[in-house]
Amino acid sequence: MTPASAPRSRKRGAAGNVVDGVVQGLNAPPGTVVYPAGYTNVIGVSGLQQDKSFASTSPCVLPDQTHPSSNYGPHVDIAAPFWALSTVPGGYDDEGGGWCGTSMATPHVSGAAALIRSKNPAWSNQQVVDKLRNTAVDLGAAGWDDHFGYGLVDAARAVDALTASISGPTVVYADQSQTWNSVVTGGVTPYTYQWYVGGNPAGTGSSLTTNTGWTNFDLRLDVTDAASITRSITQPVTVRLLAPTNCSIEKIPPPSGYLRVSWTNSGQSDVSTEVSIWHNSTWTVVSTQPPGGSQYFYILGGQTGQFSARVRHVKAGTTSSDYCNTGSVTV
Ligand SMILES: [Ca+2]
Repeated sequence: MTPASAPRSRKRGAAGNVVDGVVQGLNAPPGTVVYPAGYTNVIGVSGLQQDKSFASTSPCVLPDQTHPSSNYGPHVDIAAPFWALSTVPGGYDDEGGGWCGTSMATPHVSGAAALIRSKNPAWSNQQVVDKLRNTAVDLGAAGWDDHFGYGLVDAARAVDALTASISGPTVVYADQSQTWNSVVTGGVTPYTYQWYVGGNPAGTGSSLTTNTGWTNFDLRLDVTDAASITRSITQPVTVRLLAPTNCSIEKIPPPSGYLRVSWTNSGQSDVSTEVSIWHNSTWTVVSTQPPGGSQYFYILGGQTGQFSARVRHVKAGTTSSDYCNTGSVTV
């Protein structure tokens, strides 16, 4: 039989008729079209490692000490996990580390095809195949390629299941107004939303605008669709202080013998300012100025050489700001 050629537009695989795209490291050199995966009415499945890279190797070890790998070629339509871990205590068939192969990858696609068929019982086999392809997550070279086919099978997208995520920053500044948005697909509209900040109800809109407060918190979004399916997402948010600005260091000429370190406060309320001096290649915290302070006089006490300074805002119970670094002066 003449090998099929890409793109695989003629594929018509019936649901449940997905088979291996690989002869497991035996007989078929990489890139060789293998059958039945190469037939036009069969969906060819290649294998992926856990990091979604192509399974050119795998964690499993064959009796000859080689590692099983996935084949590739124009017969590949879609990709799926290559390494299956057993849920049987101690592992199945003494294979405690699981099994590797497209025998493990293919059932993921068979299952997704069955879900599509279940949701759309009147669909033709071509419609099922098209849905698998169109909802696969593209990997490798853009579009179809001979390693990943149309990409990683995505059963949730294939059946338009409810998905939800949060769009917005994971690191914010303290005591600021900040907005996060929900990103919701699939399921049955309309959706309802419930946001939580640090476990406390905080809003019921599709987006949340709130004050960031002063401490790290967990932002949680529960989305429920009209079929009472709920997705819950929790995103940790780190809260940082705004840094002081316009910091500088200058010599106060003798006989005073001081360095004056000055800065502009961030405007956040009740933040102290930690001042450090760099001298002899060492940073030393020399003072923490109370809220509202904007300068500090460092007593030289006869020291000479090069000095510079850095200042940052600090507040009990929250993360310090970035440093504002001054230039340097030589005494
Ligand atoms: Ca691709």
